[in-house]
Amino acid sequence: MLAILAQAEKTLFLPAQRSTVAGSHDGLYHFVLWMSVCWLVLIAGVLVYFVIKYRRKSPHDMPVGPTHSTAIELGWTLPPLILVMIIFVWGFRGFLDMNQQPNGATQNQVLVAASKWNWLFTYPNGVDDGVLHVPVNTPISLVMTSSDVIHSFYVPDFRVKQDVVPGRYNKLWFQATEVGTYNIYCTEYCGEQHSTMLSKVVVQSQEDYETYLAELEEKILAMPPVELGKRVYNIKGCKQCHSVDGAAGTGPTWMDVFGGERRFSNGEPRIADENYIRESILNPGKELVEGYGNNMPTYQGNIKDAEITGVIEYLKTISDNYDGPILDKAPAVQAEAEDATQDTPASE
Ligand code: HEC
Ligand SMILES: [Cu+2]
Repeated sequence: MLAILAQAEKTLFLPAQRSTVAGSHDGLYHFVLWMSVCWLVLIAGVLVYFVIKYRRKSPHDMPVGPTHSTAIELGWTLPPLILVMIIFVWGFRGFLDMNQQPNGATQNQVLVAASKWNWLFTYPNGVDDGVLHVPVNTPISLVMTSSDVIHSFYVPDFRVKQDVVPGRYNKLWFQATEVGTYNIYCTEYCGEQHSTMLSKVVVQSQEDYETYLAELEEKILAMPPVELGKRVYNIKGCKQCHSVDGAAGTGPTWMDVFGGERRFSNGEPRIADENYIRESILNPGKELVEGYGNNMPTYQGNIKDAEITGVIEYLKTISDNYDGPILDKAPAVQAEAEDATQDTPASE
């Protein structure tokens, strides 16, 4: 309790300061805040005082007094000018600090892919995950892009925020100062489920971070296709739009899709087979499922062939329209087979 109060007093109910730039950021914030409070009190005070002192006491009162005073003019011009210059220099230096990646940041580069309504992080060893893990006290460089609309990456505890724009790469760097788990928000309104576009950044010791990366890589390689498909569903945003229990969402439910007949608002009906699922993922706008808009981002470049196969196998497990064999047996053999296809570029 005391700790919370002490923290609250220090940051005036801002979130805790957990990056190297947070301190100077809050310093400037407090300077502007308290300066504004002082001016408000001063100006409002003088206003009230004058209203009383110079009020009209009789109907014959006419305003008299000086019409010009150089001293007063200078008085209300120079001090504000100086204050604004202080804010500019302070803010500009902070801006430069936040923009200039320090030496070494690029060695810890994480690729960030934003899409409706999901964050995906790809690490130097090539594995990806839905939460961001970073080592503590190490400059981290994020290279971010979007596959649909403009999103914005924001970690309040770090005081860093940067737009993520389709068709270009935006960069952001930060250095976390304490081990812990912090919230990531999207702060650019990006559609219906914008407010659920959340993730976490997990700050760990260097050893824990390396263990996490190594274990994740191993785990993914050993996953049978169905498990890999479920993983894709959970970390690549599919679950934001597709249910697996029959409920309608932004997109059609995945239940009973595989093997069933699909009807489209822009094409002939067809049976949902492997190739149809693959096309739906890489080129979603080509055939629009009846009753649904063109709202699915393409996953071209953000999904591996093995993962597409995984989704297909997962869909088979949740479809009553499919009664063939399901490829969830013999994980080791499967993993090897998937591996071989990994490097083949998507043919769509
Ligand atoms: C922002 C919402 C959204 C996200 C995220 C999304 N989809 Fe979709 N998806 C849709 C919509 C809308 C449709 C129907 C229109 C169409 O066919 O493009 C659809 C259709 C599909 C279909 C065809 C389904 C059918 O009923 O015939 C498949 C398969 C599919 N998505 C797979 C995926 C996969 C795999 C992911 C995650 C990697 C994903 N989707 C993420 C919105 C989404
Ligand atoms: Cu967003």
